Amino acid sequence: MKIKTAEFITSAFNIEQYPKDDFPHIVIVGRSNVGKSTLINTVLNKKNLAKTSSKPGKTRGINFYLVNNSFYLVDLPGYGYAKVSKEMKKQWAYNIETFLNTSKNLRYGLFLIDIRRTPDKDDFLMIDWFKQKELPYTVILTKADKLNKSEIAQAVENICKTFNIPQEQVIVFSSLKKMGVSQVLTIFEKYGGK
Ligand SMILES: Nc1nc2c(ncn2[C@@H]2O[C@H](COP(=O)(O)OP(=O)(O)OP(=O)(O)O)[C@@H](O)[C@H]2O)c(=O)[nH]1
Ligand SMILES: [Mg+2]
Repeated sequence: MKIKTAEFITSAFNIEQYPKDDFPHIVIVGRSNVGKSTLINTVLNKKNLAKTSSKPGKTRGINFYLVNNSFYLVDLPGYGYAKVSKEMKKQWAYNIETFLNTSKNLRYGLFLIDIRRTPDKDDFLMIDWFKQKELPYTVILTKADKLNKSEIAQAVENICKTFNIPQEQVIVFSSLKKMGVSQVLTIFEKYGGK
């Protein structure tokens, strides 16, 4: 898919604030700081569309980006960020779950994991959710520029074993090196409406 237009529509903190039209939703999930907002900017080729930060916890609301006037890319707040209060964590989890459980237009999930990390309990909760809802998804291993070729191959093998998924369901991604961009665009093509 060629990106013609990409615009920030809204940041939602409750259901009433979600867009009310029927465009499909492709959601981006993953731990805080894994590179969700950066991936959006890279794939849509817009430098500062999604706000990024070296400090975890940057994205708080659920951000909707309308792409090519045909689908929403939905940037969820990252989970697993330790340095926030219990109350805040609850609120975060609630916001994420509410979206995932109420969006009628959810078509696809991009599930991001830092290529250098082993998945933890929250990641497993996330993947179990995808499986249980039978939502098609791809695991995207981010920050691949941090590893060499053989380390990347090993990481892909490990993640496939850990989640019991085939290699075709994994994309090796780097915003820095623009790796994996065309594969993500292929997903948009297939699940992004028109
Ligand atoms: N080396 C490298 N760094 C990256 C890459 N993608 C993101 N980063 C860095 O990782 C940090 C976090 O990126 P964000 O895109 O803000 O992460 P996020 O997942 O949106 O974080 P939250 O909004 O807190 O959930 C930033 O310092 C980015 O520059 C990548 O492909 N390679
Ligand atoms: Mg973010």
